[in-house]
Amino acid sequence: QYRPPPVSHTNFPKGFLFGSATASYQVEGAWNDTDKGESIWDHITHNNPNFIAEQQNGDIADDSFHKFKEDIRIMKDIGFKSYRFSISWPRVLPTGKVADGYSKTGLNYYTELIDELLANGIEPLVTLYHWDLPQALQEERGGWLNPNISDYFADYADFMFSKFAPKVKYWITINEPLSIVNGYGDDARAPALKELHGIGEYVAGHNLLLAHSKAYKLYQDKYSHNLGKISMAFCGSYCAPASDSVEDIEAAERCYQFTFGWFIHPVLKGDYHPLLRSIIDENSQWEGRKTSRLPYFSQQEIDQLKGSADFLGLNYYTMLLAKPGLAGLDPSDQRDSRVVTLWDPSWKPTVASWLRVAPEGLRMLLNKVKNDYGNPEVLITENGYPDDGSDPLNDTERINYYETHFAAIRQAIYEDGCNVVGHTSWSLMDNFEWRDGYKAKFGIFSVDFNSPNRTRTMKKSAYWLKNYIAMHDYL
Ligand code: PNW
Repeated sequence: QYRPPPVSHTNFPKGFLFGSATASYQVEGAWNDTDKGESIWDHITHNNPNFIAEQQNGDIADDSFHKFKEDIRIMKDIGFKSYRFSISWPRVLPTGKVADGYSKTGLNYYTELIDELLANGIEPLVTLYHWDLPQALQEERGGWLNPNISDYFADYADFMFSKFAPKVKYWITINEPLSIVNGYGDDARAPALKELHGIGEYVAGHNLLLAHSKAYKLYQDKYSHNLGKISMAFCGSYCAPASDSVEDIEAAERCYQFTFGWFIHPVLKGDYHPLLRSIIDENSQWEGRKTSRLPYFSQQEIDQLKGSADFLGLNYYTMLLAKPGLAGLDPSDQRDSRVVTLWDPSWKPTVASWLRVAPEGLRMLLNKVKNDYGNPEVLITENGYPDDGSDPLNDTERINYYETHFAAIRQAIYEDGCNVVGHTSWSLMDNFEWRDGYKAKFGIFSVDFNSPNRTRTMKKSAYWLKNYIAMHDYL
């Protein structure tokens, strides 16, 4: 049974990078400012409004495009040492391609944002892709399904490195490949190509991995004298076995390999984990296909992928219990995994159906990556709690969430020897929560979406974090 350490202790390693996180489409707004290109999220929210709760969209969102200086003021006031944000690809490259020219206003926005962060002593953690693909690239042979897309992404990454490598020390190429592929075999995200299930998610995932490895190599070849570190941000719900039985223990391992492992394993080891390879190959054969639904890497691609991360970015929200069984569309990654999941009744539900409060899973995940991959450096790139904002500033459940998750991280560091260097809370402020629109709120600042000013107000959790970080700085 999990017992958190005394909550009064805020001991983290010196220099621990406390911060907060957002993403371009979720906070920026200014969706058509000057020459910005359309993204797949602009496109789907405008053309299929029912895709989003209450027919909402990110046209204005938190208006961070105009209010970034205020955002930096409030994060500085909390005491955050870092800010994780993402660059909107179509804001900088309207068609997605460097050859077609870049937007001066778009580039200028990120230059000012980064300079303002540095001037305030806040480390920029820059994500190059947090789901807002240029619509033009989606229309050209299916976005992440296009065999050319990894080169377009590498060109884009090269362009951004050429502008910001001297200023940015932490880069995330791609946020949550596992979530992105949900748009290419399911309708959980744009472009919502559910009909491709069983194939589309693996092809998109394959191209995401190639895109990442090309960007990584480019940095090593041309920009490594800047001493920056690069990773992806990986995600999943951490899976523990539903019982001590061998079957359940094996199911939990499959669950891990079909979520976090799908992408972490190739990035560190060069190729898909043998479990994925053998299961998907066998299923494909059994279905009478000539080729596996999971594409193969060439030897050259394997060599390039292997070791293409200087640290691991991990997004952790929740956990699941796993046992053998069939779920999901037939075929699909979930079905291939032969795992069904359940919740421990002691985990408190939240307004998000997929998220229950289970801090012990974070400690287990940190131990899993420590043991499986030789204790890599880990940055927790997302972690947070949603509510419905009915008592907007009095968010004691969010405080409890951070308190228990910080405790789990400290146990992982001090009792288990895990190498965790930072944590960015999702999110600095309430924002456009994808298909849930503005209904699910993750911010430590509330935002008044009825006011043209999009007024930001500190919640109780922001006060709590401010004290927590101040105490840590003092110790
Ligand atoms: C993240 N899971 O997605 C995204 O990176 C954010 O943009 C988003 O706002 C945030 O979570 C809150 O939803 C996730 O199943 C999707 O474990 C799914 C999972 C985790 C994170």
